[in-house]
Amino acid sequence: MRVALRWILALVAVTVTVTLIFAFFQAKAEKRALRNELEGRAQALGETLQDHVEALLSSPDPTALANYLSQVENRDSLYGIAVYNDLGTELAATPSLVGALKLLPSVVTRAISENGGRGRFIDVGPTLLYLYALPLHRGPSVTGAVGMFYDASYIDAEIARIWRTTFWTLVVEIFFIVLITILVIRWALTGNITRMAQWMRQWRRGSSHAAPPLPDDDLFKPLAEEVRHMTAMLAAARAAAEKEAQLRESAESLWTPERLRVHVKGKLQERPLFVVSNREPYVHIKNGRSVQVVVPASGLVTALEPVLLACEGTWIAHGAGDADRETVGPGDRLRVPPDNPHYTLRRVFLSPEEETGYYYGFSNEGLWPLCHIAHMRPIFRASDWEAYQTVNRKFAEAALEEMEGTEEPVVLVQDYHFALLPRLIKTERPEARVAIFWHIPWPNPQAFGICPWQRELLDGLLGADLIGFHIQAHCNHFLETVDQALESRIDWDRFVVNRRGHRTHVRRFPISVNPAELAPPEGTKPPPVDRVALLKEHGVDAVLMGVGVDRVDYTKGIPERFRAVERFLEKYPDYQGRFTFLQVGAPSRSTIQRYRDLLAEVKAEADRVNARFATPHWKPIVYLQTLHSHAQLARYYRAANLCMVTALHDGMNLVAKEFVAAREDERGVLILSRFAGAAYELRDALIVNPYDTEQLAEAIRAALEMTPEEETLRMQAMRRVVAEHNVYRWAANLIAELTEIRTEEPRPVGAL
Ligand code: GDG
Repeated sequence: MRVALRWILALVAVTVTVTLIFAFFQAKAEKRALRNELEGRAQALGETLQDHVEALLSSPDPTALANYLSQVENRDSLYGIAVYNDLGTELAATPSLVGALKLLPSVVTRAISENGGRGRFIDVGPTLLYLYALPLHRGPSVTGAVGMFYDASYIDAEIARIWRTTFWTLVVEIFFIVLITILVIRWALTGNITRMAQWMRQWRRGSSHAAPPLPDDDLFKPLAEEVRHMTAMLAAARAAAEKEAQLRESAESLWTPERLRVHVKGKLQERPLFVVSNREPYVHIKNGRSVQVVVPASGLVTALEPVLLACEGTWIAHGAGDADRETVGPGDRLRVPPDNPHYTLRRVFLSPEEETGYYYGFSNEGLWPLCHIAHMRPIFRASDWEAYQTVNRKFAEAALEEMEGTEEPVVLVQDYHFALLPRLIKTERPEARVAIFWHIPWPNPQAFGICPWQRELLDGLLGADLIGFHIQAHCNHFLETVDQALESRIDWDRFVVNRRGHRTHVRRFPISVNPAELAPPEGTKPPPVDRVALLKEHGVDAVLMGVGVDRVDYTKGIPERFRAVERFLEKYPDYQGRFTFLQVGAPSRSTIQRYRDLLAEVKAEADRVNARFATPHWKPIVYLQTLHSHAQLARYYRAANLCMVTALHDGMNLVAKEFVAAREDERGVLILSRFAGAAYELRDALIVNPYDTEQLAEAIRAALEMTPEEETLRMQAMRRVVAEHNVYRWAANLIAELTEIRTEEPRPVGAL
């Protein structure tokens, strides 16, 4: 209440001061106006009175003057009238003046001596009088004066009335100030604060999870925002703690972001972590005049962000957004996540030539087709190789700069864009622990050997202490390639390459998804997606649905998939008009001609199959050529009877795992290429050879005709795999291995 009292006192002081100032000036103006009005009245009467009195002074009747004065006094509400001779002696006066004036008022003398009307306010006992005196003449000479006395006490009464009114106004104002202040404070502050405190108490006891009860107005907005953030964090922490407790209770080994955080902290022992990737976790993009922050839909970001949130390191990545340059601070750094900064994002900016040569050229026209056996010839241009080396050096310089002052830094390099980076870093910082994770397949030595710079690439990679692949076959291929291309000693038991005294461990770390991202929020059960209605949104009447989700890439086997749908409908015509395949094809790398050609080819193939079978209300393929949100993808995954992943060669393939993670109804069949890394884990999918159209068509039929019991059994088994081998486990294993491996060769016994 002290706040209320201070607030009231301040308001009262201001109100009283302002009101008194106004009242003072009002009283002053009123007094002046009343006096002027009285003076005017006296002058007007004086002019008529002057002539009559002059005439009556020479009247022989001595009572005539007195009678006249009495009449005038009554008629004009005068207090009194007196007539004086030129010496100031009273000649006649109305009775009210008798004895009232002890002395001759000076104004009468002045009127006589100055021969003009003069007025003055005089106090007569308790009464205030206004006396107006006019000279009397006989011929040119002044013979005396007539004085008119007005009772002017009403002027003081009027002024007193003004002050009285002011006083009562103030009393009323102060009353309302006190009342309103108390009410406002009670409603706006005390009420809200009490509600907030009650809500916090309930929240603390766990009996409420409702939103904070604060209004969203200007006064409470910042507080409400902070409280919202705080409770969201507390809710997440509480949920994580409960989950951990449940896990301990059920002795399961599920990985959560919270568990990953604890694990990474323990492994890194307060050391910061450095991550290098081509893709950045936060992209700034211009949107009209404003700038928008976008989190790219990427499994890599999902996996690595919790690690960086745990250990406050630095993520070095290509600043690819069109507003990225204007949103960095000194040293091209910024703190992220934007609304709750925890780690540093260091952006590396590339010239258009560098980006073309390093990213589109060497990485995506050279290494990508080199590593994927999809029968697409890699293109190796010397200029692209130059750019690849330059950009790798540029990223290495940025990483080294960031690592300055950190002892034994731990570095996680991502993907085929940075094969040279491990060597570049280790040359400068031999004590750093460096791992590189290769997200795409590693082909057999003969296939890799066609790269003119295979030795340089291998040398760069072997700078690392740890190299990760998705599956064992890729590890094997890598070691075989090293064996054939370089002078080294390979320990096949331990999967270690010994070269020039340095050991590089090669391990498999199958990447995965965050199942929670595709599942509905914990504790909620969304209604099943209406498949028929969803297809109707796309202009199709059908009851059965297949789904495919891919970046449009020639490794993903999209035309093969469409041909399989064609063959299926041809072989089993009963399904015509009943089954539709929905393909999401997010355009990718479309500055490269081959990818543009592929976009056209996929579209033409869909049109061809549609033209062959379509009816007015049905078609076999719905091809959506745009990027979709994860929520939209989850809806398609949930609605489908089957999902087709027909990659011709794929490191892992996250779509297969996303489909499984989205199916909390434990239904749906996954048709999965044996050439995708995911096929090694998801054994309960229908494993297919995507080049075998006949087999693919049969797989579609088998999926659509599978009994619900078998569908559920298979999906349950796959869901267990995805839940346990999730993306957090991938990150945890990678970091644990990197921090624990021995980087020097153990000395032989004799050397001890
Ligand atoms: C490489 C390796 C490895 C697709 N369309 C949309 C969209 N996507 C998302 C999917 C999925 C991701 O893109 C694709 O992941 P993949 O694993 O299938 O393939 P790559 O992009 O080739 O990734 C691969 C992966 O690295 C991880 O190591 O598995 O083998 O080639 O998450 O959902 N996402 C959004 N809209 C779309 O329209 N938001």
